[in-house]
Amino acid sequence: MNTWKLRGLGCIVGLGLAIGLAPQASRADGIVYVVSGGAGNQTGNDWANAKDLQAALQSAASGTEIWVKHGIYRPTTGTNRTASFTLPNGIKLFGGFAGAETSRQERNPQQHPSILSGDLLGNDAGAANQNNATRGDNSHHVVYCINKPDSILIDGFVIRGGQATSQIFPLNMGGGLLADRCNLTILNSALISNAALFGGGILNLDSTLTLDQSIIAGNWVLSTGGGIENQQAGIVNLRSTVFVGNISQQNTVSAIANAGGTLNLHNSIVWGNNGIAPINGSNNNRNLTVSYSIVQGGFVGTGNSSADPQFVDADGADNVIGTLDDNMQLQANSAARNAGNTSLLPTDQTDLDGDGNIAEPIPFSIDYLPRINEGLVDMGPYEYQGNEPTITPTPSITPSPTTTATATPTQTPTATVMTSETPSPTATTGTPVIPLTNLIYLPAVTR
Ligand SMILES: [Ca+2]
Ligand SMILES: [Ca+2]
Ligand SMILES: [Ca+2]
Ligand SMILES: [Ca+2]
Repeated sequence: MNTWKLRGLGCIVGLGLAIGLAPQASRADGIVYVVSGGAGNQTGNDWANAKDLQAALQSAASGTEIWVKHGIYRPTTGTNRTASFTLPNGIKLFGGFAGAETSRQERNPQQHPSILSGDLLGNDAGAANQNNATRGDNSHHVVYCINKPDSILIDGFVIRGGQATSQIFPLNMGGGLLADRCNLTILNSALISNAALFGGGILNLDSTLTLDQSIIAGNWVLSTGGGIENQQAGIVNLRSTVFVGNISQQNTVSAIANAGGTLNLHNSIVWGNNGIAPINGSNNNRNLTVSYSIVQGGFVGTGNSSADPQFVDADGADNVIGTLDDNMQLQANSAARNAGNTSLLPTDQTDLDGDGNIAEPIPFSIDYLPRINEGLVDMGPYEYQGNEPTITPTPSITPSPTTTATATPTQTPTATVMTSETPSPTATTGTPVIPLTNLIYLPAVTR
């Protein structure tokens, strides 16, 4: 596909570059506090005197930790669509605060979402796509990172409403995030309802990107990579993440496109995306590794499955994928339950449990519940918290004396279900065979 390489067009447009602004001293704890629009004297030294987010980013030295209260943050109060949240070198950005916390462990991003929104006029309605008139005012990229070698962290945010549908490079790629020569980690976040000609949610260009325990849903792309596209020498590691309801308008690669570089996907779920293939890579998927993941239609690799992950309600009460009411938690009979690989969990680099140990496996899921239940980790960002036995569907054949058709409470759920379930042709619970072409997007929900 000749659309893989776009970089040569050059003409990198400077977006909101923080030039000439010397880093400002903040109080001894080194934390900069942020609320929408700022508060008090806007020094950023505490919640009562918080900065606005753009002001905090434009003055942050490498190593700065920024705490962001819940609320909606837009790159500009004006109408300049090239405005983005441009990331400075080496910062750590934490969202999900109610606005009174004194420790990071007190926050909960799902209860108190910090939303980075490209919707400058606040009028977005309906699904993301190129022709949605309510998106015509939106920023091209919500978050933009260019040429920042020091490690940057984004933890606990919703990123939505990017509209990189211009014909001009790079305003045609990376609606939620454009990462160009950066080193970026995103944790416990959601990139939802963004649009672009290439890389609807994320375009990773010559960057090292780690995306852990996150949600990539309802993003739209004209061509390839509705959820994420990796280009050039980019290195992408995706773990415990869901890709749901991402759309390729041209019906090609809807969720994950590895156009260059290296991409790894582990302990994740790719479901309900359209197109010829939800995942694809250049050179016959060379440098594309998928393991312990559910991929609709199947994908080669250790521990992979094509069985329905059985989300609780993937598109939520509003029946629109990519909004805040989406629920990608797992039902009891989800094939993702206990089917992940614990050794592939991220480390607790932000010390979510506050025990001082950042080398241990991450202790909590995206909703701050125990990451491992029943002794085995689940695929995706959520962990099923119940403990009832998984019911093996009863075959329509009469069990032979050497087989048992129903689950016993003492069995190990995952291994037994994954290996013993062999539905007969007449079984009603088998995974439907899904053609790889002309998939019509149907969220995997039970209403
Ligand atoms: Ca809008
Ligand atoms: Ca929804
Ligand atoms: Ca820890
Ligand atoms: Ca589990």
